[in-house]
Amino acid sequence: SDSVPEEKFSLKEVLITFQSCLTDNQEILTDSYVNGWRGLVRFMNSLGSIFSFISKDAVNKIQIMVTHQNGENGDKYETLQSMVKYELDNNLVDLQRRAEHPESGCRTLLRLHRTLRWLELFLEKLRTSTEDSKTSVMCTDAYNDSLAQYHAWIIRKAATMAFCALPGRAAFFQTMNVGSTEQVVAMLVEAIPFISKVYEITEELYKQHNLLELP
Ligand code: 1PX
Repeated sequence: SDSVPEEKFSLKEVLITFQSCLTDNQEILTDSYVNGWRGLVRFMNSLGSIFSFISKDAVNKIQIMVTHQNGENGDKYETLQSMVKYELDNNLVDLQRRAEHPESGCRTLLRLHRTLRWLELFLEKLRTSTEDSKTSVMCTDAYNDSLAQYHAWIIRKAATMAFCALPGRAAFFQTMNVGSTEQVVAMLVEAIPFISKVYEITEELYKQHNLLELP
């Protein structure tokens, strides 16, 4: 109820959400995927308002996916695989330039998918980091090796500036609320393979249908 104080949440629960995305036959559940992003955005918001331009775009994309899921054809959005099939079969995806379907599930999810690659790289750097590693550098390196290529320079500039405001490693780990550094590392060892798996399956799905460059 409203009177229950909000529990301090742990990033562990969030990262574990990506484990629950995977069905037994290697499909990805849209609902869990979107929920994972919701939790990540919540975590990012706790880092300060300098990230709010990023969180605004993320929330917008989450909302687009939720609208698809709650729409009259919501059942077609149960998995990423069924979404791709449904939107392609019914010509609901703009393939050349954004026109009639500027908010297709396929193009919207592709933006999150590209960001998931950044997350995978960043988490991997955090996992192998040492006491004197800088979160801002790890975050920027991960960004430059993944998402940056899809962003206009003004976005890259703003993102890189925001990364400089990240708390140092110790404070960052504390915000994650997972426990000691050893526990953080153990959590990452557990969670990263699922994130990688979800990324790989989505990448393969999009590649098969030639969707990796959707405008
Ligand atoms: C332990 C680490 C946990 C960190 C969790 C951080 C969660 C971050 C969630 C960010 C989601 C951002 C989605 C961005 C999608 C995107 O690429 N959008 C662009 C293209 O969209 P369009 O519709 O125009 O084709 C759009 O231009 C984006 C604008 C906003 C800036 C995006 C910068 C993305 C940086 C991602 C890294 C977040 C770093 C948070 C620091 C912890």
